[in-house]
Amino acid sequence: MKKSALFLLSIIAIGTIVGVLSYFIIFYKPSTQTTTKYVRIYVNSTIYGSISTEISQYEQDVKNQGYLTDVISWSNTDVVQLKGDLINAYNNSFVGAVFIGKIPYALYDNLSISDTEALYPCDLFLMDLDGLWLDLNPTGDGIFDGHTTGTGDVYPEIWIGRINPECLNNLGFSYIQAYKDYFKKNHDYRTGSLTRPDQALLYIDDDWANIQSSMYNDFNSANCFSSITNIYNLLMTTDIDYENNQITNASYKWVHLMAHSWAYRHQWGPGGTGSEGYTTNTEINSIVTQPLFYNLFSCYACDISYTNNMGTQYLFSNNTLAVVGSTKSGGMWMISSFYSPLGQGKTIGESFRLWWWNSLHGPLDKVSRGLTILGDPLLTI
Ligand SMILES: [Ca+2]
Ligand SMILES: [Ca+2]
Repeated sequence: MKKSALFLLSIIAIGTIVGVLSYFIIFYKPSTQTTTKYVRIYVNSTIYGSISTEISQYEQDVKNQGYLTDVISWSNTDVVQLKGDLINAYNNSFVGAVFIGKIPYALYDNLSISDTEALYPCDLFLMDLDGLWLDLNPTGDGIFDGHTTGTGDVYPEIWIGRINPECLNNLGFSYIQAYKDYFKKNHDYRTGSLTRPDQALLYIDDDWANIQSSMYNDFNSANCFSSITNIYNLLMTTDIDYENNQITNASYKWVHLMAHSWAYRHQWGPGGTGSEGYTTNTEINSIVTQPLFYNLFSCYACDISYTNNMGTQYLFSNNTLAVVGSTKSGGMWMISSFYSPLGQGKTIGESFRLWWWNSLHGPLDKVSRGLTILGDPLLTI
């Protein structure tokens, strides 16, 4: 072969190689294995027929969020059977479950860790699918009193959230209407016709006023809201101010409250004696509340075993979409571990699930163990 022909062939060969390489560099995208996330929506079978239109709309809204869904008409009252159903469904795409209507919950007894507190509903039982939950003292009475790593870990694999007005008896209208109203505001929020400014209220009553700056800094560091109003003045934080000036204020999307409580009322003032007034469940029921979300650092406020508990009362008051709070004494510490993922666009449920993995106040801290979500855990802010 002549040298010139060889040269020409070399040029063609090099050109071909460069061309193929360029194609790969410009057009080739490595295949990514994206698993579509999967959500189970459990609806109590006795109400399903009456709210099927609302459930269909809700399921479509969740699909529009990008999830695969199943709606399950549920009638079993045994929480262990319910957990078995969650475990059966569990795989790496199953992220959480929404419970609509009366769906069973576990009761937990802290006696084994020398805490004399009464039994409390423990939704961590339904979120931790691979830890070991023990029913001893006495064995088999259906009340759990031990929680260890087992063959997995004590942390939650999935999130859950409850939408159930049936622990209220003071609404003044039917439960079916309460469900319909809830799903209407939920759809309105998802479609942009129910909105609030990107602002939060941090409202701290007397006994935590001395740590207000660290609470504010932890909240603010999460970059979740464009502004946070921090109210902690000892004499300003009262039932009158909270009811008349704060939860009636439509400039707040989210309220983070630190106030002493029982399941049926907040008790304002030092020591939680009520010396600065009470905000009761019936007041929350009658006030036209304006914020859309609440995180209640308020003992027992979300005790779903209590008729007319504060958390459920907030949830079915006017525009409220979700409430985070505790079924027992305690509440959420390390709040940036919750608000940071929320600020990154994650759902309330996933932000809550991730919060449990924080370094100080996880599943083994009795202060944390009553935490739960009332409302739709699939909402984002
Ligand atoms: Ca686990
Ligand atoms: Ca006060």
